[in-house]
Amino acid sequence: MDSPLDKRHGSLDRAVRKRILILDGAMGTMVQRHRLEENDFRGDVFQSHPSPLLGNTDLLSLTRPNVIEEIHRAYLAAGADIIETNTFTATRIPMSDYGVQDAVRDMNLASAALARRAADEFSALTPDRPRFVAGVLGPLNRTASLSPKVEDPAYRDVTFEEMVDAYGEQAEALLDGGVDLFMLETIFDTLNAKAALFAVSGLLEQRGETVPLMVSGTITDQSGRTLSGQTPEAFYYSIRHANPFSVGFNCALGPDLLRPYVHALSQVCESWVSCHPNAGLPNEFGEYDLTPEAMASTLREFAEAGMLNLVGGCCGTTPEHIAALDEAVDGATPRVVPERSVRTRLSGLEPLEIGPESLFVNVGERTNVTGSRRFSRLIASGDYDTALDVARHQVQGGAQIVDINMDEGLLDSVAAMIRFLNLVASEPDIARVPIMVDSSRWEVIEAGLRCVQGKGVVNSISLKDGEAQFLEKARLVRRYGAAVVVMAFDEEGQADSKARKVNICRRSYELLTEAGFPPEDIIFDPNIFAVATGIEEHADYAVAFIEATREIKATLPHALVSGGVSNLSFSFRGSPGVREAMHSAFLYHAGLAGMDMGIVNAGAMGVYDDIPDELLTAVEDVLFNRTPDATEVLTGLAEQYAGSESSRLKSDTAWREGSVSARLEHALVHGIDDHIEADTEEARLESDLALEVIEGPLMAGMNRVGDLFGSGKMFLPQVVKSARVMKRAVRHLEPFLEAEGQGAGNAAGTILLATVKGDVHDIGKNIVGVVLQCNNYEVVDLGVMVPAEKILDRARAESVDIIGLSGLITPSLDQMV
Ligand code: THG
Repeated sequence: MDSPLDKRHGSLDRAVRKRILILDGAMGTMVQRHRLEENDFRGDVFQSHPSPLLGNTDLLSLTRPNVIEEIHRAYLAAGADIIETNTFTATRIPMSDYGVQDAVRDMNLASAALARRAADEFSALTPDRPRFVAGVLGPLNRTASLSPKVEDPAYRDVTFEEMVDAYGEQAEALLDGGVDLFMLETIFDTLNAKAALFAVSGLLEQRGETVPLMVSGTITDQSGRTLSGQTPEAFYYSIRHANPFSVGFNCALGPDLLRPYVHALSQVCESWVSCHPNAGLPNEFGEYDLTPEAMASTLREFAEAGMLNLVGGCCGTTPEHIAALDEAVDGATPRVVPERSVRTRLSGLEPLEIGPESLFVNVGERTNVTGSRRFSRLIASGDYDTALDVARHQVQGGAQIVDINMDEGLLDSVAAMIRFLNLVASEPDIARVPIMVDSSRWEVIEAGLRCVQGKGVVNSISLKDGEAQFLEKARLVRRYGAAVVVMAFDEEGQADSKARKVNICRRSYELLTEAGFPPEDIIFDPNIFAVATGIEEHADYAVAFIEATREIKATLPHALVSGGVSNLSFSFRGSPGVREAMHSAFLYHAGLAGMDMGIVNAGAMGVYDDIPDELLTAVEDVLFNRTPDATEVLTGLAEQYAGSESSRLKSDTAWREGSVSARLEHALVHGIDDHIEADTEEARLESDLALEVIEGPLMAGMNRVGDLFGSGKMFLPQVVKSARVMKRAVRHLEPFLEAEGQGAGNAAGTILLATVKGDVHDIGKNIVGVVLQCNNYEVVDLGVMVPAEKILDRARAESVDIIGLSGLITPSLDQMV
């Protein structure tokens, strides 16, 4: 009955409950000690490979297997409970940059087998301490949430589907090769991670297996955010659907700087928590200074603080570090998983928790081509910049989630959804909140889910096409890691009476929860329909919704209730005053009945107590169908209140009062480009030369951005946004610079960028390139796998001012030196 794999999962589970488990340390640091050369990497298999392979450490599992196996043994001898396969970059995407993509399956099979053999050997020696093999899924050398192109923030150089294929291939080979668990590590972009999780869930479903999964992110600057901008909690909520064995952080700037993030995670995480940091950062000689003793004593403190269940090392760590760690945490009490109440937990760049004690959650409705003529025109004409402002204004106006709908006959809805969501991902002040992907077409929803790194909401699914389709979609929603709006529709059509609404929601709830869907991720929409339409049958629609809500909240635990509030008042188009009053009164009563959230015109919501008595009475007569002539009375009032639109959208304009340099600085720091041309022009007119505007207020603004980033008060997507605003200012000045003889040849400086020989990782380099170019630097980008001589030749030929080099930390160190 129990396979050997099941037995090992059982003993892993017992072990992690008893003590803090020890992970191994770096592979790269140990490989470096062997001073391998091109020929070692080639072995027999790749003798005649046309391009260099030096530095492609994962190939060594095929070409110098003894080196890798010895390293595994050294870590096992040092006390590692779990060793990691030599497969950090063994996926099709990075490997195709070396031209060895067809070896990916063999690399993973071989790596898994080597680790398996070493682990089994040690398990036999220490039967009381069984050893385990984690199949490593690395982060890839592309990032799904950021654009590498200066001019096009919607561009992506990898798609979700490509990542799913690549990770699926790797995970399958690792399993076939005999790993006990998976470790998805060094996650800098949660969308990459979600693709890996999607691939793994698909694979395991297909094989009918369960395999524990460790998930480990990385935080590489002082902002306390991932590279793609998420806080630790938001990161956790985005991957929680995978039911990970553990969640943690690794790599980064060393253990002490990781502490606050591991702490934040350990407070919220319902899985085990892991941490395997670098031995600090390498010095200028390519050596790591953090000693085994120093690292062990810092991590011992983590353990004593109750933050750890698994601990190990990343770049720069050695068997000596692991032995010191093993000794340091020996006897320490493992972290206890906190008891957390069941809540709906969503995320954008930041977390959003919705539960009984939270206030009503506003979902912004305006980014909807069928719900806003203006938004529709902007999308149809391709003015996505202004369309983004619509989203931004919703968030500024109080939307805690943004609903996005591109369902329009004449539109390529899939393309529009992808483009808009990719752009939203480049706008930290919008991407901060979770996304609700709204479409009646499943392919549009799926396209949207492939673009959001946070935990968003699918809007919507229902029983209208029967149970099979409903459950199939729900299963996919879960694999993509979203919550879901379930409409009160069934095979018979939409529910309008209280009884039908409640019955369909209950049936949906039972089907979903029996299939393992978490109840807190179900958001019921019992249909808000227009009232006061003059049609008798519509008169009870509002009461039916409110009463259905009360019953759903009382009988279907943890599920939420939402609705499209503006639908209610369609009869009063043209009377915004009456519409607002209807929405406010409706939300007041539905809120008392338990409605948790609603799709609303955020920022244009009235306050119940501010509704004039006469209007309120007429509105409530309509909502509760209290008097036979309620509609007539309200219609009569509508004329009176026709013009009184009280747009409550406040936007913060105080900053516009400041001096021009203060305004420029504000625009740069906050990434606001609304007035950048006008302000730049004003500054130019005040200066003798256009160049002085760049060297003066613009540089001052960007220096402030630099200081804020350096001190952790801004995070990377915000910096990139600022850089794009800078770019617009500089572009405005360009014609004047030409005229002053300060044109093209007069960049702020020339900077050469390259990823060093032996490496194909260029994400950081590309981001730096975008920021520099936006700041008027000339960037000479030599690409990846660039030999030192070529870097030096070009540096001399172009008389560059600065050389910037990129690469994975450890394998690139020799080249860096
Ligand atoms: N339930 C769920 N999703 C939904 C709805 C729902 N999504 C779409 C819709 N209904 C909610 N969104 C809107 C958005 C706008 C309006 C109504 C609902 C609206 N718009 C103005 C109008 O039509 O008069 C347009 C004004 C303008 O063009 O600016 O009222 O029920 N799950």
